[in-house]
Parts: sequence; structure tokens; C-alpha cells
Amino acid sequence: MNFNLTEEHLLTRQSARELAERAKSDVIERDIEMSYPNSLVNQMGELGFMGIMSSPDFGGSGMDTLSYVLAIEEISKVDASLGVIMSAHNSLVVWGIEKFASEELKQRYLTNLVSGKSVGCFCLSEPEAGSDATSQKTTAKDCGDYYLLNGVKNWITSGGTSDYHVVIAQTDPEKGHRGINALIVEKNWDGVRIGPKEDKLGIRSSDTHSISYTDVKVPKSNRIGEDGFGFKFAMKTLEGGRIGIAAQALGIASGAYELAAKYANIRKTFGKPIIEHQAIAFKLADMAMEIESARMLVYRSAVLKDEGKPFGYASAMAKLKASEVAMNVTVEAVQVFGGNGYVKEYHVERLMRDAKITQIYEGTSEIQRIILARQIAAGELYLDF
Ligand code: COS
Repeated sequence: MNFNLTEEHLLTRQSARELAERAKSDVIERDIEMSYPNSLVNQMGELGFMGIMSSPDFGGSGMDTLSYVLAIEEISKVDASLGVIMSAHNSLVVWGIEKFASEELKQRYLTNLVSGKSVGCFCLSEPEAGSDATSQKTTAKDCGDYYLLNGVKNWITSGGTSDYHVVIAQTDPEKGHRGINALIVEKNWDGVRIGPKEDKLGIRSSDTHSISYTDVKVPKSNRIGEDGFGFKFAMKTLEGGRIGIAAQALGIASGAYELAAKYANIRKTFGKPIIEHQAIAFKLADMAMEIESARMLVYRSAVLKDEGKPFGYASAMAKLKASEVAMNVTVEAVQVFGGNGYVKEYHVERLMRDAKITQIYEGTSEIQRIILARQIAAGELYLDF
């Protein structure tokens, strides 16, 4: 498998690096104040990052998944909140609409989304349906030429700022997962109510809300795909979403590692830089090795997707590994910094808090293991490298 980066990949990564540099100036304040990075999201739109994999027909950048990964990785080294805004928007909203929605819906919604003028959110999780995604309580009652939407969605990334919501809801409970639909809902429609912003442990500058839908009339033409396609739509969309979260986790780990490595060369104890103490040097060696192994899995899942090959197990593996590496590496980075690691100005405590969510959203680590275990049970997980 070829991971050689093209000129375009390198330019994308460089633009993301420059954006991350601009994000650095107020990343600590935004984390403390939970303030949404409006200007940086606009800049992501101008750079083509809000439709990075989209077709130029809708104003997208038409780049591959590896470019998407490289951009999110660079951004998340500094600002994981910005990373998840880009990831959820591109993978869970733009990609899903472009891949599965009608031409009419694409024309109506994609141009605004891809330019970054509007942000989108993906509304699957509910108070009682996160991992167990078939247990949707939100209903979309079939009323002829429209659905009547009722229910509550939880922990929605960009929930307060999004103009367009992709909402997963149950139309026919008797059909189980085959009775679920995916609908595009506009924020300003009657009956849509955005709940208060969540006060989170990490990724605090991203905008996470619950959203309630009360008797919202959704035209049938706003359904994505055939009647009953909603669950499979969500599963397919999440397969790609996990590559974005894996890239975010990789960025968090790399960001913390780079800070720790630099610090270890400067900070002295017992008369020498702490990198010259084996206790610290071995930590950094392990961190570097773990990050590289995660990077291989993340890039591999992106390349498989770009080659049009099945990538669900690869993205599950990449997300599982990268999120565990992010958690372990950030904890160790704080340790390398000692007391300084525990205060905000050195950044690593924020990265440690940010890392935790990568083991939870878009499928917990346990869900990723279920996905992999099912493949093994079906005799499908590759053993033929
Ligand atoms: N792509 C396409 N179809 C898929 C699929 C995928 N990745 N995964 C499952 N399906 C299909 C199955 O083929 C099955 O269809 P048929 O009955 O027509 O064969 C259907 O969906 C139901 O599958 P299954 O019985 O395996 O569903 P389960 O309820 O057992 O759940 C898991 C499977 C656990 C994998 C799924 O619920 C899941 O991924 N949950 C996590 C969701 C998540 O990430 N939540 C986080 C919040 S969203 S930001």
C-alpha cells in the first residue's frame, strides 16, 4: 500500500498547519470559555476544508480521504475542537448527503455546506440510544407527503451552530432497523429546539447540544435514500466518520508528543536535560512508536476507502488504536511535564482531556471491538497480509 504523499497532500497539510498556527493564539481561552471558533470555521470554509472530499460540482475540493486525514491530524495537534467540527461536518453530513441523497437534496443543501457557509450536524444518539443505535425513540410518523418528527437527540456536535440536521428516526417500529429513516431537517423549522450547550470535559470549544423535535413537519422529499434505509445510512456514514475521529486522535497524540519531546530537551533535572534520563527517554520512544503504528492504520483505512474497497473494519481498527494511543500518550505527556503538565499554559492537560472523547464518540472502543470481533467470527478479518 502506497503512503507516498503527493504534492497536493503536502500542500493540504501545510495549509492545515498554518491554520493550526492561527488557532493556537486563543485555544486556551476558547477551551476555558467554551467559545465556538467562528472565524476559524470560516477560514476552513475558505480553504476548502468544509467540503474537502466533495465534488467540485457542488463547490467541493474533490480531494481524497488521505487529504482529509492529513488536514484533521494537523489541526487536532493544536485544536481538537476544530478537528471534530471539520470531521463531523465532512464525514457525517456532507459525505452522507452526497453519496446517498437525491439530486434535488444535493442541489438544495450541498453548496452551502461545502462552502462552509452552513454547518451540518448528524443526529443519531439519544438519551437511550448511543451504542445501541437501532433503539431509536425518535419517531418520524408517515403522514402522506410529510413525516411528523418527534423526539430528542443528545450530544450533537455543532448542534447549536448547524443550519441543517441529518436526523435518524423510527418510522415503523415493527420493522426494527428496516423501519428507520434519515431525514434532512432545517434548524429554523417550527418545532426544532436547541437545548443548552453541554459543559464538557474536553473539546470544549466545539458546540455540543441536545436537540428536541416536536411535531416537526419534514417533507418526504427530505428523506435520504429509500424508505427504511436510515439505519444502514447511519452505519455506512459512521464507517467513514471513524476515519476522521481516528485522524483527530492521531493529531491529539502527535501534538502532545511533540510538546513533550521539545520540553524533555529543554527541562533540566539533576544537571542534565530530562531526555537524558532513561525513564523519560523510554517514555518518549514508546510514544513515538505507538503514534507511528496508529498512523499506519489511520492512513491505511483512508487509502482503502479511496480505492473503493471495504473499509469498515479498517476504520474501526484505526479509531480503536488511535484513540487508545491518544489517551495513553497524552497521560504520559503530562507526566513528562510534571507539575507544569497539570496547568493550562503548557497545553498537554487540555490534549489529555480532549483525548478521552475519541474513545467514546462515533462508537465507543467497545463498539469497535464488537465490529472487529464480528468480522473475525465471520471469518472475514484478513489474515493474508
Ligand atoms: N454498513 C451497512 N450495513 C450495516 C453495517 C454497515 N457498517 N452494519 C450493520 N449493517 C446492517 C446489517 O447488515 C443489518 O442489515 P440486514 O438485517 O439487512 O442484514 C442491519 O444493519 C442491522 O445490523 P446488526 O444486526 O448488526 O445491528 P446491531 O443492532 O446488532 O448493531 C452495531 C450493530 C453495534 C455495529 C451498531 O449498532 C453500531 O455501530 N453501533 C454504534 C453506533 C455509534 O457509533 N454510535 C455513536 C453515536 S453516533 S455519533
